[in-house]
Amino acid sequence: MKLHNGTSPNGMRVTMFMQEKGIELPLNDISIMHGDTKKTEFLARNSLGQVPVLELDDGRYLTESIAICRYLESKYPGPALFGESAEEQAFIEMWNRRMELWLMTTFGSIGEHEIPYFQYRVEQNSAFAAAQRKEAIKRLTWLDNELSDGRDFIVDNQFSVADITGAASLMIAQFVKLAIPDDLENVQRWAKTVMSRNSFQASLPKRQ
Ligand SMILES: N[C@@H](CCC(=O)N[C@@H](CS)C(=O)NCC(=O)O)C(=O)O
Repeated sequence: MKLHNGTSPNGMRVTMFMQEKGIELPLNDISIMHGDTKKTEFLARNSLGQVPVLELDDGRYLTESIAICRYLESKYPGPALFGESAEEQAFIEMWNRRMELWLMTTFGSIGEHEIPYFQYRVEQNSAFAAAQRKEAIKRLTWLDNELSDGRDFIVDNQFSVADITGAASLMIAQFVKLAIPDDLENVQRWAKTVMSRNSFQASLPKRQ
């Protein structure tokens, strides 16, 4: 197997997942900022021109960060980051989707609509970006309420892929300078726990 990956929130999800499991794979370092994802050679691996991409031993290319993480979980089961029992798996799935669809997408759209570099991706709309900033605070407030039972992680007291998706959302928040309000103490507590993990620190961008 070989990982084609670059500095980015979705790339970080796979890097952090691998770090948590102690998986090491040969890496083809892709620079989004230098346009590597739009080169013909890369588009042959992923026609959407996005990282991460996992090259399998049979020569096929697996894309989508969560599909890659699931594949790696099957190959390297411990520690189980998608859960073990039916209930664990179901709640981790539920929360991973919430973290992706409810937080990561909103935070990401702030960057897409505010940062001039992303003009090639979307027709930028500053009013939409401003609305998404307000929405992001509402969604963090919702998460704060959810975490008010004092649990350490997104699903009970078990670190899971839902925390990894949350961590990638925090990385975007830092990138777009979206501060977590001080009074959201439960989100602050969770963010501190997740950001202090070695896997988070080791997956932070080394260059832009
Ligand atoms: N749904 C995909 C999204 C992948 C994605 O959006 N990748 C971004 C980085 S976070 C990318 O490679 N963008 C390249 C570009 O825009 O040129 C996944 O989860 O892997």
